[in-house]
Formats: sequence, structure tokens, C-alpha cells
Amino acid sequence: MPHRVFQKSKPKAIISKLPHLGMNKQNFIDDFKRYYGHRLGRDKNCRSPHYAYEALSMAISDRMIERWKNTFTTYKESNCKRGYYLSMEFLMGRSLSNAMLNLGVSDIVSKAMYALGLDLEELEETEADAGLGNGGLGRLAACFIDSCATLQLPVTGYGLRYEYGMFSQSIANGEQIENPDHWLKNGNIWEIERPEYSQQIKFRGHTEFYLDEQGHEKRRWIDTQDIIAVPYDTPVPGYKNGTVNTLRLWKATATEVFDLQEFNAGDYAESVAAKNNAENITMVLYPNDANENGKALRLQQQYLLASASLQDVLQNWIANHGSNFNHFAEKNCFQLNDTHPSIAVAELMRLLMDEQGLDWKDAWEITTHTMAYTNHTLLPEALERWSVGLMQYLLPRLMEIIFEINAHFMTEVSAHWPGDSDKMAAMSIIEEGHEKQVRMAYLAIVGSFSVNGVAELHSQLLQQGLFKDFYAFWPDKFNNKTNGVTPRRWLAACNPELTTLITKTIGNGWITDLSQLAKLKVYAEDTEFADAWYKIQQSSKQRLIDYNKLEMDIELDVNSLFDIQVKRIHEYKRQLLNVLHVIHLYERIKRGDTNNWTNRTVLIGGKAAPGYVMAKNIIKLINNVANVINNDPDVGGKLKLIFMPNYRVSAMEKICPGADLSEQISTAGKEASGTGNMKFMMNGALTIGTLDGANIEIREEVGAENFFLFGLTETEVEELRHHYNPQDIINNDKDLGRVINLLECSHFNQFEQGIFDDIINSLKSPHDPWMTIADFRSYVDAQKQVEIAYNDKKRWTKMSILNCACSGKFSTDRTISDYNHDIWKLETIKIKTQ
Ligand code: JNB
Repeated sequence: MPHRVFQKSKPKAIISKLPHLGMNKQNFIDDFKRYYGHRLGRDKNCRSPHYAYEALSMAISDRMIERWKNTFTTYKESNCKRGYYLSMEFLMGRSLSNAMLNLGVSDIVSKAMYALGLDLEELEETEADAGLGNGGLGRLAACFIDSCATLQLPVTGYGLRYEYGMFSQSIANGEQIENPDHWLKNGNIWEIERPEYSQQIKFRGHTEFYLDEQGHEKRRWIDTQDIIAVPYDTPVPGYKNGTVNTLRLWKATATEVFDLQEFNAGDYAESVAAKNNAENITMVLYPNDANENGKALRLQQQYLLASASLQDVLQNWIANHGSNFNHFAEKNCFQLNDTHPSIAVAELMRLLMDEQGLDWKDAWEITTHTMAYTNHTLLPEALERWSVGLMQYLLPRLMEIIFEINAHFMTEVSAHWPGDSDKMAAMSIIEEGHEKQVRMAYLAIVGSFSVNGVAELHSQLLQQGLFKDFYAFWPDKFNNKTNGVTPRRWLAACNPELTTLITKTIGNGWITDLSQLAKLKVYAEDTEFADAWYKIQQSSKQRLIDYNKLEMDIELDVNSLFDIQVKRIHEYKRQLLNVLHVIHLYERIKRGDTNNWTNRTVLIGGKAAPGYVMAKNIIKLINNVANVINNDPDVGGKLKLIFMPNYRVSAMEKICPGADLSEQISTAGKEASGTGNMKFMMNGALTIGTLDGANIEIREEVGAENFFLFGLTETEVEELRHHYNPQDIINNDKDLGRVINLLECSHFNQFEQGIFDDIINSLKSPHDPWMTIADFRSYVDAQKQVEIAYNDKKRWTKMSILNCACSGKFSTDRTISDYNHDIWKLETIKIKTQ
């Protein structure tokens, strides 16, 4: 579909192999000067470091594109099986330092910039975060594609190019203010627009029967209102291996046909408005890390992603194999990042049947051998459902196909459990009720050959709880893939000093084989090594202090215990439990109960979904408590509480190296995995945590003696629900009683009466799903153990080294190689380096 007018001639000479660009210091100096002067038109009088950032990025990007082209050609020539990671979110963060690290030019570029009188770090800081995700699920997608490239797996990421990413957060009067994140306003040099690969996406209209040329009865979807999806490609470099994979993000635009029709009818204004309407689809990322039910725009986003990506893959298939789909399933695999892109199950059926002429059986065979689904949450409010009515209106052909998938599936269920209509109702993709709904998780399970959770406990709970009927029906579909994080960004790039020490000690093999960190274990009690380790931790803490000082005018003590909780604000993550502990410490200081005191700096950061009133109120409480504590001369340096605004990827890169203690305190059974826990551990922080998500596996790896465990287990939580009585617990615990009393007498909201009533009531409710009060005592006791350990510098440093040394399992290289071994089954493809 001609989105642009293309030339008829094929410029063969310039699309064959790109010439090799030099990689030495002088090459970077020369290219930098040319871009800075000739391309960007700046000179030494330019005050903004932004243009220097751009000039350097262009020089780096040139080198990446050369390898990108090689990778592309190699994949094509090898006719290999391909993987596709379909995700509504890719939380990429910044690209420059990662690109330099993976190309292996960090040092040389740093020297080149120094020679030019520039500070590389200052340039890096001007890059906007690509914040196209909410939290864990979005950052996981970014870590995954990094590992795919490093493992030399031919995997393409497919997502959406939101004009506005995750909102930026500021705090006024203790409250969260959301500001739109126009991350593209200064341009994005890492992406390449490829209108020649645009795809047309249908919406609305209706369906009808017709007879094809062979006289077969067929369905078609007509009178649709179409939009165009234009791809923007970003290179994803592997670590020093010549592989550069692709992240392809779709932007919605209006079709020219559509505009023209309106224009001819004289409705110029309407045609421009229609264009804007189309562009609205990818305008903004939904800022919810659970539940955004029923929004038509969100369903349009999901369908755009699924349809554009599948059409793109089919188009490539046809270009190379013609319209024979016999071997399609052997050569292609789609991983669905939660149910967000799961409409792809029905869309692949539509494309294969309506557009490629396959019959139901063959299309279903292909679909159920190419789709794989990952679940990321057990929270019932995060399970996606779409009203049948909305789907019939926006995607009528897809709704028909879903009904038919369900009819086939219900036949299978009734054959398996004859006469069990409750089973059928429980497992139906269509939920009956006064408003019929499509259960997207069920569609994903029925349409996939693999269903996985993201940590051992989470996968178990899926099988025993949420998806138990499906597990009974298809036990072999279900599997676990414990999450990880990429050690390139989350250790090598964000903690250069520790990286140098580790590499000096055990060599650099750990960067691509993180299990090698285990070689550090023997150094845990080596005085010289431990001293160096301790000094680096302290200097990282100092850097974190300086970073915070940029935003807030507050003195922090580098010798205090840095106790950090950064993640989305959610009741199940229990930032409130953390605050209760802080209030308890404050109350002890006020009472003079300060023998053997350990100075502590508590840092909390995270965004609340704009519509999540309770989460926003928790932010307000943290800020109010901080205000009282930080300004009380009795407290002084003993205790500080800081809310760090606008937590994001680039902030975590400074935060995780500077943490002593990592707070992973969710109600057991609620956090699917957690990945921040892994970043902290890798950088040598100790964890205080519940037996939840990947914490369990972290503790297994590092040993119980190097982990601060507290709280009820998942089984205990479920058992206690029947007779939970927080008031009893409060009555029987003096410390807790005093904390609740301070809250109830408005100590932290003296001039804002009543604003924390909802928080207090929820804590004291026998129906509190998060059972915060139940874990208070054991949390406080565990925090005392933390202090005892921290006061013994030698012991703490040893534990810190062991945490890093035992973090090998939590590399996404391990996670991805498990996905590949069990699910994708792709060959590694070596790229010739020149
Ligand atoms: C998410 C997430 C879940 C649902 C929606 C959006 N989940 C985001 C997180 C888990 C972590 C886990 C990571 C990576 O696997 O980020 O995934 O470590 O424990 O909480 C969502 C959004 C809109 C509608 C429905 C659901």
C-alpha cells in the first residue's frame, strides 16, 4: 500500500554490504566533529550538551546500523526459524551508554570525548528515557531483547511507538502531579522510520458471506474504517558479538484514501480531524500496571499491535516462501507478553483464513503451534476482559472468530468432562452475565502451546488456582520461566567501579555468563577484596546522595543504612508496611529508646496510577511523614525518610548501586516475580523480604543466612483470611499500638484533618486483602536483625559480596536460554564480525 511514492529503480549498489567504519579514537573524534559542525550546525559557543549528545549518538548509530544490516542479511540467507516478542510495553530507558557498552567502545569514546573537552557523563544525562512501559513487565521486555541479541537469537520485538510514554511525576504539597512525557520532543536519533513496511489495519464495518472462485463459502470484513500502522525500527545490539536485532514499534496514522474521500466531499476539517483520530491510537501509553478495563482506545492499541505485527511477519513469509504455509509453524514463534497482545490468536486465524484462504483446521493448527503466552500477575483486577458488544462494534470479524474458537473448545471440554456444565461455564472464553465478556487469558491459553508464569511460586499458583481447570486439561502446556535482568545494563553499565573490581578478580566472562560471579564467593572474607568492595559501595552511596541533592535540598549521611524501596505504588507491594516501620523508629527516638541505634536513610520511590486513589494517598502519607521526621531536631541524623520523585529506568541505574538494603515486602502470593529485587542483589544489596515471587529463589541461591526473611507464607495468608483480626494484633503489640495511635491522632496531618482515614481504616479492616498488620511484628524483628548485621561492617560486606556472587541465576541470559530451549527452539545465528 503506497504510503509514499517509491522510486522504480533499485539502487543495488548502495544497498549491498555497508562499508566498515573505523572504531578507533580518531575515527570517533572525526565523526563527532562532522556531525556536530556539518550536520547539526553547532560550534564551541553552543551551550547545550544536547547537540554533543546527538553528534556522538549519530557516530555510534552509524556503527550499529552497519552490523544491523549484516545481521538482517545473515538471518535472511540462513532461512532460520524466527521468534517475535509481542509486547504493549518496552521500557528501554536510555540508549547511548548501552550501545557503547555493547559495541565495546565505551573506553575509547570516553577518551575521544575527553580529548574534545567534553564530559561523556554529562552528554549521557541529556538523553530522554524511552519510558514506553509501566514497570516490571515493560522493563522485562527490554531486558529480554537485550539478551536475545547477546545470545545471537533471531528475535524481533514488536510494540507500539507511543508519542507520550509513562508520565513524569513531580510532587507538590506531598501529592503526585502527572506531567505528560513528550519524550520525542528533541528527536530520537536511534529510530528509523520505515513507511515502506506500513500495514493497513481495519476497524468497525461488518462481515458477510460470499462464495470464492472455487465456490467455497467464505467470510469477509467490509466497509471498514482503516488506519495505517507505520513501523519505526530501533537497533538492539548484542554484547560485542556483531548481532544487532530489531525492535519494531508501530505508529498509527490516517490512510490517504480516507482523507481524500472526506476532502472531496468538502469536509476538509473533518478529514484533518479523522487523521488526528487515527493518530490518537498510539498517542499515549496507558499508565496502569493493572486493570484498565473497557477503554475502546486500549483495545484499538492492542489490535493495532497484533494485526500490524502479524501482517508484517506473513508478508515476509510470502516474500520468501510464497503462499504455502505448510512450514510456517516450524519457522515462527510468537511470545505474548501477558494478554495485552492476545487478540493475535484470533487475528492470525483471520489472516490465514480470510486473506490466505486456509481452512479452519489448518489455520488453527498453525496458530496453536506458533503462539506462547506469559502471565505476569495473579491479581484478579488485572485479568483482561473485553465486552462482547465493544468487540463486535470495533472488531466484528475477530469477535466471530473468537465465538468459533470457543465453540470448538467447549466441544472438547464437554468430551473431557461429559455433562459438567459448571466446568464449561468456568472455562468458557466467553463469560456469560448481563454483559457478556471475552476472557482474554482464556483465549491466550486455548490458542497457545505454552503458558508460563514468571517465578516458581507464581507458576505453581497459576496451576493450582487461577488456571487450575486448564492445567487439569492441558498439564503439558504449563511451565515456569523465572524472570531475570540484563547484567549489561544492571551491573556492567550502571556500576562501573564494581565491574572493574569484579573483572580484575575473576576476569570478564561473567558479563555474558553471570553464573561465573560464583567465583567471587572465595573472596567474601578476603580483607583486601572486601575493603575495595566496601569503598565502592560507599562511593556509590555518595553518588546517590549527590543525585538526590539535585532534586531535593537535604543532607544525607553516607554512613547510615541505605534502606530502599522503589517500584510502582500498589497496596499489595505494601509501601505502607515500610512506612509503619519508619513511624515506629521515629516513635522510638521520641521516646528516647535509642540504645545501640543504627542511623538509617529510608528512600521510597514509585509512580501511582493516576486513577488509583489509595496509591496516591500512600504517596501523600510518605511525604507527610518525611516532613515531620526530617524537620524534627530530636531525630537529627538518626532517621531520614525521602520520597524520590519520578522513579524510572535511568534513576534505578543510580539507585541500585547505592543500596544497602532492598525492600521486597509484598503480601505473599501477590508479587508474580519482581525484578527490582534482582537488580539490587546483583549490585550487592541485601534483601529484606517475604516468601513471595522470585524472593524465594533469591533466598535459595544466596542462603537463608544472607537474606532477611519475615512474614506469613502464601498458605498462611490464605488460611488467616478466614479469621484475620487486625484490631486484636494492635491491642497485643505495644509498638504497633503506638504507631497506629500516631496515625489516628493526626500527628502527620495536623492541618489536613481526615486525609489518611481511608488508609487507617484499610489497615484495620478484617478484610484487608494485603494483611499489612499481620506482618508488622515479624517485619520489625527482621529489621532489627538487619541493624545487627549492618553494625558489623565485616559481616555485612561479606553478605553483600555473597549476594552479588549468588545472583547468577537472575540474568535474562539464563531466562532467555530457558525460553529458547523449552518454547522457541531457535538456532543461534553467528554474525561474521569484520
Ligand atoms: C506488570 C503488569 C501486569 C499487568 C498489567 C501491567 N507485572 C503490568 C509485573 C509483576 C512483577 C513481575 C513483572 C515481570 O514479569 O508489570 O511483571 O516481575 O511481579 O507485577 C496490566 C495493565 C493493564 C491491564 C491489565 C494488566
